[in-house]
Amino acid sequence: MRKLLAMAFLLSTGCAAIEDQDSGETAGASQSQGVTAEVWVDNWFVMYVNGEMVLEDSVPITTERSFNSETATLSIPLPMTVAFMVKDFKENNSGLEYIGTNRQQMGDGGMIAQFRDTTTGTVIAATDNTMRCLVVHRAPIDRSCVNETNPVAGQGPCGFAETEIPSNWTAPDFDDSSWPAAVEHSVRDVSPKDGYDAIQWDSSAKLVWSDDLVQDNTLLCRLNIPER
Ligand SMILES: [Ca+2]
Ligand SMILES: [Ca+2]
Repeated sequence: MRKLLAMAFLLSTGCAAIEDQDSGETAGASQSQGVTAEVWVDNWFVMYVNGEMVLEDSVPITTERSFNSETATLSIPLPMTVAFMVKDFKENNSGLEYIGTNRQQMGDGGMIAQFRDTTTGTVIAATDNTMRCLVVHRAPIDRSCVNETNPVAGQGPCGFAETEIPSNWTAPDFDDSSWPAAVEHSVRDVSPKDGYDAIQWDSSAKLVWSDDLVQDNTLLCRLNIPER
């Protein structure tokens, strides 16, 4: 029997919807679940559900101080697998920003997300240390790079480490058991900026990243939202 795959979502701008339906089979009402996703990432993210891209940060990472939150309503049967690629801004592979200015720095990341039952508003899943995150870009390799007057990506302390992005990493059946657990960070350590306060975060939603908010720049993270 062909399986119905229906995915419709509405971005916060209310202008996009995707439908992928390949049979006339009707999904039971109990299978459908309106889920509202609220996401804040320093600086940029793209989010996949069950392997399909559903939401991309609307502010390009190249925008200075690209701090904003995104809200999207998804209509997808549970359980679902959510996968994020999150990026802290870096000017180049040195990992630095404001290169050559008196503000030359490494920059830091951080993310938080929660998923609500759209009907009741109840938070049904959120970022915390039960999710898994793989670091795929780390730079600079040594923090002393930030003190270089002419930091060159890939040289000396300004080296970088890239990990190949596994194929199929957004799929529900991808085996992430070897990935490290996400690490929870305090509001004080992340110092979340614009957009963070626009959302009322549930106490179960934690700011997460790898263990290194500064040198780890690009992460792949996965979390599962169970059946209700
Ligand atoms: Ca940043
Ligand atoms: Ca960084």
